Amino acid sequence: APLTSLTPLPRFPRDFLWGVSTSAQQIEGAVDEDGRGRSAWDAFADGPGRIKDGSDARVATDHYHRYREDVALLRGLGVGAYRFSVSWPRIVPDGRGAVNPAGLDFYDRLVDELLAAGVEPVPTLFHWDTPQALETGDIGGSIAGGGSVAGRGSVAGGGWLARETSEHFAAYADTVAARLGDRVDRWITLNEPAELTLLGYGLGQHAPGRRLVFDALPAAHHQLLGHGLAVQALRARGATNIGIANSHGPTWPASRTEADSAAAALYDVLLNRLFADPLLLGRYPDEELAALLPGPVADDLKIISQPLDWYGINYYQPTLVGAPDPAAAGPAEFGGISLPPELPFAPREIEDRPRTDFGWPVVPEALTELLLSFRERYGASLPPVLITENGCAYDGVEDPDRITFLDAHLRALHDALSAGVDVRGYFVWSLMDNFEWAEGYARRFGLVHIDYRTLTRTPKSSYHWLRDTLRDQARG
Ligand code: GBH
Repeated sequence: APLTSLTPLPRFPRDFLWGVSTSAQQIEGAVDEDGRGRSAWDAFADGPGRIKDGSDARVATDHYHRYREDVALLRGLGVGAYRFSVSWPRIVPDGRGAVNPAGLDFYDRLVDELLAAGVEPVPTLFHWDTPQALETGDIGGSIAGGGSVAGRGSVAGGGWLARETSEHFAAYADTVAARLGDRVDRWITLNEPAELTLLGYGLGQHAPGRRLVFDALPAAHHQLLGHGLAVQALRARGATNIGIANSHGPTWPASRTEADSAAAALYDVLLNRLFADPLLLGRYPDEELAALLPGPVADDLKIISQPLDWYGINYYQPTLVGAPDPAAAGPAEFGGISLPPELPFAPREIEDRPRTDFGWPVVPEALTELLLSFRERYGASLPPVLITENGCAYDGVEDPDRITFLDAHLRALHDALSAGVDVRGYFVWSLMDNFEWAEGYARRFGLVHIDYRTLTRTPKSSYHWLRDTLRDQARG
């Protein structure tokens, strides 16, 4: 019923970029093939109890072998662009040093296949699959067990806690640009450093499974530095169309009390401003937090804040945040993650909203709010924006709820355009169902359904809806 009652979407600009997104660890599989090194997610998934359905990403959607079929699906969908990620351990198996030519060959074939299909390749250089060889620290406490919280500044460990990882990342970026730069125009350095810092190093829900709480902050700084060094490497190879994909959402205070407002403001700093301010304004949003960061931070900020050609935003939902409730019984928990007691804020459930199968509230107008607040906060320092991810988890090949979700978010996006925010494109997460990190295969974000037994791809109703929508838009 909702299908036929939808009024046509408002018209987007002629040159608006329509795309879909995926990431290497979530779709490729073939983790031991053609010289690929191990990733932090391979190691993490091996541990007991870390992935909800007990799965791992060894096969995933087998995209590594089926990429031709997947590119045909992209062509059928009619998108202008495909955002995928390059697997760092496929290119540099140990994270540093020797390059694996067979890894580069795969992306070479993929890029050629995309270009032949008339789809622009938009690689992300890093989407959370750190080479495990760089994670020299222990892989940390289990989710249940928690982990030790080392004293400030005394955190040992590798991965993004180590400054050298930024340099290794830039060297890898250079290697990829040298091979693909003749055919790739648009580059994305990192995906969501905020989530990797929070979930991977802060709360231990994601690889590498460390639960360092605020001692995870160096991982944020080193990712930002790695971004800046990679931008330099890409520019040296002639790149003129570089962005980053950051996770952002409005933070709503649970009430107007001072305590709730302060808690929400801190959450906003950690999720949004800690990443956007250094990139766009060349400074950290909070002196106290900046003081916890290692290295010559002032010099690093010059590298981090080099001008970007565009700014990517992954939007899923707003967060309602209040002060922790001292009277609460038992440890705080949110979205299935047990929260360390020392956190000075507490996310709350947003009531009275439809929810996706993941339990996330559906709040399309918060996308408009987010874009307006970015324009307000960053003004002329905000380059053109691309929505590099937006999507939802629903089961089924018939997925009217996904259509309703995407339709509502596109209207909200159009409202931001009408209000003058310079948004140039929109990418749906995701082309196909895939390995949803700690949730395993239980959450399905795809426009294309994957049967994980046969690996058969079946376009869902949302795929057909998006195809028709893009045709309508092109007719304009
Ligand atoms: C993205 O992260 C990732 O880039 C992508 O790889 C992933 O598959 C996709 O999203 C879907 O998860 O419990 O209501 O507060 C998204 C980051 C962080 C967004 C957690 C939603 C919490 C929802 N997400 N956030 S809620």
